[in-house]
Amino acid sequence: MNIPRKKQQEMLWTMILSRKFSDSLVELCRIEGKIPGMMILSTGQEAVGSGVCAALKQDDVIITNHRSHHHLLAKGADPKGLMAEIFCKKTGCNKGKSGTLHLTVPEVNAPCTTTVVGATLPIAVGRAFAQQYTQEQAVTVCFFGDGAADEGSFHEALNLAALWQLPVIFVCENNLYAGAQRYEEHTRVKDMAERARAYDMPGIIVDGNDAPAVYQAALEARQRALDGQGPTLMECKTYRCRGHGEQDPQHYQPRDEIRAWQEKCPIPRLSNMLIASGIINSAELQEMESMAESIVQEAVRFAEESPYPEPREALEDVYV
Ligand SMILES: Cc1ncc(C[n+]2csc(CCOP(=O)(O)OP(=O)(O)O)c2C)c(N)n1
Repeated sequence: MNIPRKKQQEMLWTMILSRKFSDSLVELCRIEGKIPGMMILSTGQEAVGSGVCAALKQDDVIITNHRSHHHLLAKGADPKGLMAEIFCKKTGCNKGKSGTLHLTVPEVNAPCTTTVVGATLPIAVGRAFAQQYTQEQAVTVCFFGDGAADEGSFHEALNLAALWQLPVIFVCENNLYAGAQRYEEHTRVKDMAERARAYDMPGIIVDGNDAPAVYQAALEARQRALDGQGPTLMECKTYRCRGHGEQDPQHYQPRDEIRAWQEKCPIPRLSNMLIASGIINSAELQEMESMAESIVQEAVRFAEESPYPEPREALEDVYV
């Protein structure tokens, strides 16, 4: 794989930033109890967001789900706006109306985050239809979990996207669990990517903890989409290292399974590779880590100091 050095550094950077962002949220909601609502994190899955988004251009669109933080940060969302939104503050990217679960960032072409499992798929198909109709040179990426791939909307969306050869990349983030249900308990299909054959589109299995491999697969899928060759289903095999949400004690995830996947963590995996190939050195790695740490701390300070919205603002920006 001949990936530009800058791209490799970019992927490492967005993974480190996402991890620091998640780690600070663990402290804030679990230990300090400062954040309202459910906290759903992507710890261990960062290579999917970073690899896919590194293959995209600004005009490309992402439609994401409840586990969205790493996708949004990798697409370039401002950590301050995200953090303030997670605190439900007026300065948040959605003026405090979304909280952590429906974060949307139109400036980076992330116009819709939905926690309705499976709903990202038909929405992405609609957005990709608009891209095709208006001849935009851009694609839509749809992120969803393995659980979502068992919803009816998955099949309808893939069928229509293939029929109309839409510029959409379906990214199934197979983290082995859907809530407390293990993969084998909700489907007999060994690989979700197999399902692509039923709709006559490429189905690709990628090591979802290998950011460069994810990048390469997304780059190729993007090119196919722009060349008018339609959609691709990418199944990124990864692992949810924390519970479904921070309230979840993970009793159903075997400890040795968690440990084994922690050893395959995508961040040291890429940083070791970049150091071995001379693309970065250990001082630069440390610098990236401390820069990410201070960006996240600054975001937390900004969020904590920001005001809550006024009650009358609840009905502003409501269209229907
Ligand atoms: C239509 C619908 N059904 C159920 C839920 C409750 N729910 C929220 S997340 C989740 C599990 C989703 O699993 P998966 O799609 O694999 O994504 P992951 O959480 O693993 O990232 C469920 C069942 C929901 N939000 N929407």
